Amino acid sequence: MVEEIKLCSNKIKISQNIVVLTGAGISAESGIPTFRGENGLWKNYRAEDLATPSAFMRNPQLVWEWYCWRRRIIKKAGPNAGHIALKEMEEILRERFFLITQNVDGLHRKAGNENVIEFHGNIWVTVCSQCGKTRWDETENYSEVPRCEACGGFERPGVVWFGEPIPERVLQASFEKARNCDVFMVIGTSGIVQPAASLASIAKSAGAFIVEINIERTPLSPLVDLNLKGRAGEILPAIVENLKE
Ligand code: BJW
Ligand code: ZN
Repeated sequence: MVEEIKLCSNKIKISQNIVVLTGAGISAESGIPTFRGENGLWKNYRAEDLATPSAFMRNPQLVWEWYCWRRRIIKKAGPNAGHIALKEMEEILRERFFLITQNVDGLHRKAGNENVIEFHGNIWVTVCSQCGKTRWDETENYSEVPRCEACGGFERPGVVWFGEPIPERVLQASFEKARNCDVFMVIGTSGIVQPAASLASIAKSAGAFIVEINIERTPLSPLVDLNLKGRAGEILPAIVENLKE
């Protein structure tokens, strides 16, 4: 493992552009439940009941309850060693480093990363389902579905649900980054949700060296050049240590 981590660090050292894609696994060590797998959020809740536009239309109250519950967990959580290592990586590599996260918890920005795309939105943003007006919102309990100040429409969490498109600018910027990097790291994601997962294949087709950090194998594992099996909060700090040498 030490040798593999060295290899990864060396690839990063000589790279011109590195892109990192993170998923729920990187926040697991902050105490935020992942979606799938052991203790995954969807063992108790069915995705199709909660993370879809039709679920919201059917029962906005229930969907808000779920998001408020998650807001409370996220509010209490802070960045862990994995987040902090990625912040240090950005400090070292500056504009050669770019982060795309599927997480809505905002922990990468909290850790200090600036070159970040929040691919699936942010849980602290609330958006009007009618007129699209957005606002920053730290409410952790709604007894009623919140209404838009401007038009009175129902407000919803500012995240991307199943069946919804990724905002065009976000998608294009992410594809562009993936096409133009020479190292692509995929960290703590099950790699099954599209189009996020396809970013790894895009980078691979463009010739990038692909690294995966995960405690398990995923559908992306066969395409990666280097598998680092283990916790992001342990492996990432070790990679960054080598970068400092
Ligand atoms: C650790 C660890 C540690 C644990 N260290 N690792 C092709 C085929 C079939 C379906 C589709 C398709 N293309 C598109 C679709 C539909 C759908 C989709 O992908 N479905 C799949 C399930 C098959 N995709 C969509 O609907 C997307 N939109 C779309 O395609 O639009 C098209 C369109 C165009 C034009 C008009 C209209 C439509 C949108 C997808 C949105 C996903 N949204 C969610 C919810 C976000 C808000 C919220 O948080 O509530 O995003 S779903 C959920 O999954 C969330 C996550 O970001 C996303 C990915 O999950 P992630 O991060 O990978 O987490 P887990 O839990 O799955 O995995 C954790 C991993 O960590 C595991 O591997 C662990 O082993 C690992 N781990 N501890 C390292 N310490
Ligand atoms: Zn409105």
